[in-house]
Amino acid sequence: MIDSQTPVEAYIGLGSNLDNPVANLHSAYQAICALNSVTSPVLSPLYSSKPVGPQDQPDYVNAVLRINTSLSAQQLLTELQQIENAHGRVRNIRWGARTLDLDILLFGNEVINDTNLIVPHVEMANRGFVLYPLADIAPSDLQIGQSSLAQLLAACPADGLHKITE
Ligand code: A4P
Ligand code: MG
Repeated sequence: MIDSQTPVEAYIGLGSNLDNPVANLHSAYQAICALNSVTSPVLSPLYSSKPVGPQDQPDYVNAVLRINTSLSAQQLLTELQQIENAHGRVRNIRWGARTLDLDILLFGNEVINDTNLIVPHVEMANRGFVLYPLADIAPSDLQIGQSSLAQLLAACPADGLHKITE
């Protein structure tokens, strides 16, 4: 899909804890880079993280990707869901194990409250597995709602989080 909008800087959270998570994240990264209307991708290091939510599931691998895109937020969500599905994503238990989860964290400065899309992502401010990789590729004064990334990081322990790639 190509349209004429001015490109927006967007941040995407990547997570996986089934079926070779590192390979799933690299494959998702390549699929996003291959989309029309996506340019200038920058992937954070990959982190292993303890599960948030149900504990009877494997540890996660998480990363954050920055892109420029002339897709709308809704178009980007559709593309990301197709990539999730192509990676065997099955939706069942809330916060349960998954082969691939792709969340739109930020979409420029847009605040979106659609039934199927909330941006900034509702949980991102509380999640070390989002904030620490984000800090590897974003300025510390990046605004997330009413707070800066630096303020959110200061309040968020890095418990159970380990960098596994540079
Ligand atoms: N949706 C609304 N806003 C967004 C957005 N900003 N980006 C809607 C993407 N999707 C968004 O998502 C459910 C619906 O959210 C979608 O249909 C979309 O229209 P889902 O991925 O199908 O379901 P889910 O996984 O149950 O929900 P969600 O919100 O993706 O879960 P979370 O909050 O991402 O939690 N622990 C660690 N350590 N690492 C993780 O990555 N992930 C989760 C999943 C739990 N624990 C984790 C991790
Ligand atoms: Mg999701």
